[in-house]
Amino acid sequence: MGQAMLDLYSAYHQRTAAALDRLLPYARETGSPTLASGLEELQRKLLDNRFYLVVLGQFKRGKSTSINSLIGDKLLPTSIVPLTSIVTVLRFGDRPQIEVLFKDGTRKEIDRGSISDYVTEKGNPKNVKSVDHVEISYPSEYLK
Ligand SMILES: Nc1nc2c(ncn2[C@@H]2O[C@H](COP(=O)(O)OP(=O)(O)OP(=O)(O)O)[C@@H](O)[C@H]2O)c(=O)[nH]1
Ligand SMILES: [Mg+2]
Repeated sequence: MGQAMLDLYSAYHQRTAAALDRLLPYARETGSPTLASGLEELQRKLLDNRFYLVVLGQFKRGKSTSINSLIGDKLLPTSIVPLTSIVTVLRFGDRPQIEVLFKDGTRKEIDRGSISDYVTEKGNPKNVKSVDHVEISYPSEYLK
């Protein structure tokens, strides 16, 4: 990111944090648990200081191929048939680690060769494996 983008991000970050600080006591007082917990989650995300980049689009537009190109490794499965059907979250980590998080709250570490068994229509048709999402840590400068 360029410096101007970082400055803009930092300014919005501070303004949003200040707005949440003012809103939270009001949400708690008025007794709306969903609003208060929603705002608390927003605040947690903000304090994490992660920059989320969401890649979405129609089937087969080259999303996975583009992400692989950015991280410099053919990590995500790509194909000519509709492929990725499960949300996949990538973040920086010192070593590659891939975890499947299931809808019942359990998680399982898998190796890179097994990613397609969980995130693709072929390996996991109509999400019969009840996967909520897949989290990948990967030592890429881009993700850092
Ligand atoms: N010619 C050409 N083909 C590309 C390009 N980018 C991706 N492809 C091919 O297009 C096909 C689909 O690419 P994917 O990266 O799997 O697309 P996707 O958007 O992740 O697809 P889904 O996960 O199914 O939604 C693959 O066969 C890629 O090799 C490109 O820039 N040019
Ligand atoms: Mg894909």
